[in-house]
Amino acid sequence: MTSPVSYQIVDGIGVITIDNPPVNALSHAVRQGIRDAIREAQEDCSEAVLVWCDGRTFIAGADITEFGKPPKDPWLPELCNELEASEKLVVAALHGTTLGGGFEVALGCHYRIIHESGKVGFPEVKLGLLPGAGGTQRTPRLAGVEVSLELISSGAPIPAAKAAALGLVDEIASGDLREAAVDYIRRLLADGTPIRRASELDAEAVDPDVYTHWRGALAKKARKQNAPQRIVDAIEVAVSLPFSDGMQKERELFLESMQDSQSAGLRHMFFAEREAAKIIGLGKNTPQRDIASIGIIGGGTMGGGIAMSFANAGIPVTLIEISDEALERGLSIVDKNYAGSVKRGKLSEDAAKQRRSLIAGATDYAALADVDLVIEAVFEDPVLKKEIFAKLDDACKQGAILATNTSYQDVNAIAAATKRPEDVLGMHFFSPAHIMKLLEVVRGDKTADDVLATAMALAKKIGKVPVMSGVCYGFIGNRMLGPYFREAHLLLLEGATPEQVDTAMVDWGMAMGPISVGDLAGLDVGYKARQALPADQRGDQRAWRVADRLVEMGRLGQKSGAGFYNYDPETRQRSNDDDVQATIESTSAELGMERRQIDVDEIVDRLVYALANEGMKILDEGIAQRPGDIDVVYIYGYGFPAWRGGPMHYADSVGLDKVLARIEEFRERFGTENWTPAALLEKLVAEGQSITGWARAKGN
Ligand code: T1G
Repeated sequence: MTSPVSYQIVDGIGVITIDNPPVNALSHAVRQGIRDAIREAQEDCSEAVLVWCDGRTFIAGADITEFGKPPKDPWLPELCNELEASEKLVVAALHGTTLGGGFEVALGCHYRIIHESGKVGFPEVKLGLLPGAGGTQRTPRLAGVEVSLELISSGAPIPAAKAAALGLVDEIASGDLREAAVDYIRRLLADGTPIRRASELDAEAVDPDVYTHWRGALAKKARKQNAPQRIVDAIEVAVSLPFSDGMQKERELFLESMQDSQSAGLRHMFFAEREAAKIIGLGKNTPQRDIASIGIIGGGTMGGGIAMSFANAGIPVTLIEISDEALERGLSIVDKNYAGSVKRGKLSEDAAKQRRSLIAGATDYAALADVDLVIEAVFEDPVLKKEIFAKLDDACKQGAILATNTSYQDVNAIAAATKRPEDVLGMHFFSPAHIMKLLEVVRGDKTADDVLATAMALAKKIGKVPVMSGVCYGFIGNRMLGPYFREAHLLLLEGATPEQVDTAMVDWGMAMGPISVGDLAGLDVGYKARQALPADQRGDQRAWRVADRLVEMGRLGQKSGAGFYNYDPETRQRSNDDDVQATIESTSAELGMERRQIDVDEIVDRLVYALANEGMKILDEGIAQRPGDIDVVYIYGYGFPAWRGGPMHYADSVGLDKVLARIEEFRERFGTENWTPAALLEKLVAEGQSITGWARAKGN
């Protein structure tokens, strides 16, 4: 097998070329190749060394697929030290995204030239890790402690110009990078520029309060996460310890992170998110339809947000409303959102204007005659949706894709309202649609492959994370939310308070507790959805009794200033309400339910295992392609902590046998209606398999 690294002397310069598509990850072979090359360069007639990458980017980090496997020599920290120790000048030429271990390799070199379009950064924290090859020791020596704290704890890449201003790169090139790099090396040699080893520089000391401040800020920003705290520890020793001792400390902290279940969860998410974008059975080259213009039916909160998502990606949108007043209202929501982004400094005035100019309004479907895709986003009335699709069938050109943003309606029934069900699918956005990244793409029984492939690719183009779902009530996310909310509400009737349930879940890592989520979404939304369902499909109706009563009392949630909690009209601060507690307790009594002390573990297990058990059924039915897809849905759509890897990964990490045992205990205590273990769960436990192992065996 040819090495992904080659070495040759070109015009007196020893050129180490890395070519390991797709992102030149630092696999074992790449590390070995670089080491052999830098050693050869020490002995040959080259005047200096250039570290160069072919392909779309300089090294984008260590090879994440090698994590968890026995590490192989050469170790990356030593390799970076060996580059730095070179007696000959070593220059790295950076383009694309120079990230993680790739940036550490570059910092091991004596000088760096970068293409003006390039970026550099340390995304390790997004994997629950920290730089483990000198990034936390060399960066403070080149750019200072506070810059390093920001760069490494945020994980966000920075553009070339900023990297140069911070002293992390030395030269910016426009045009041909290779030529500029050779020219740059020639100039360094001609000027007799001394070899500069970052490890020999001193990191400037800062006030110890700086570390305290960052630890506090990160404890808030990255709640419960360990890696950000370890990053502060590592950077602190870059000042207080000699380089080699600091490297030792960095290694210890890195290995701790590598063993940490939080990193396992985040690494799972890295690959799950990329896998979710792939449709099993649909090749990479499945034809797609051109999408140059969009129509949206309904200018409400969802319609407006969806319009912004496309306009923000440069795609013109026509927003359709039933009347000029309604249209005006819809467009003013869009204007308010853009004004808010400008006010918060997220967007320039010009950019907001440019994006807003891509959103036009109309009240006549004739305006949709030439659009390539229409997304219906009206309220959840199945009759109205079918009427709209029948009208779209007449108004839209052949080949236009017709999508519904329904959160749970039957997409097949909606498609059947047209003469072209193969052009119909679901595109389920999450509120606020211009912010939330998740997009459930719902495949109808007749949805054509090119329509599906087009929607999945378009989702990425507008910055969304697409996950495909089959057709069932509530698709993946909302279907699983049913049992999750059911248990939360039953726990209230059994003795827990809204505060206790929410605090338990937030302390466990959820972005928001289930009771607060209900108040945010609006209790009337769930109420109407339940009313629309036949009684025998509403599940354990005891669970919704209190919520229904609050709605009938006019307590709709945040939107009415009160739901399960009261909300301060100014600050939106929530507070408990005795009337609500009284309503809960009287409803318990009415239902003959005994109230008791409930511990945090029971609250967490009932909610999270309700999710996992429903997830198992969804996988068994083929509604979701793979367990990782469910994890992506819950992390990008429902505030599930990414460092726990999602409900399915979490169930695996606990052990499916323990999950099943707990569910069986709940079945004994609370009955089969709510707690019958999923058949797939029982099967996997019987076979001693994990859900990941099952999916892998299926080739998913
Ligand atoms: N290792 C292995 N595979 C990788 C990879 C990596 N580092 N980065 C990307 N891939 C695969 C990815 O799975 C996908 O595969 C394909 O490349 C294209 O990726 C010691 C320990 C570089 C910005 O965290 O952020 O260094 O799905 O779809 O949108 O300190 O990939 O096609 O089969 O994402 O153009 C630090 C991770 C590692 C960067 C490109 N580095 N990568 O984005 O393409 S930890 C990272 C990215 C580390 C050291 C530590 C992005 C990208 P497939 P893609 P993209």
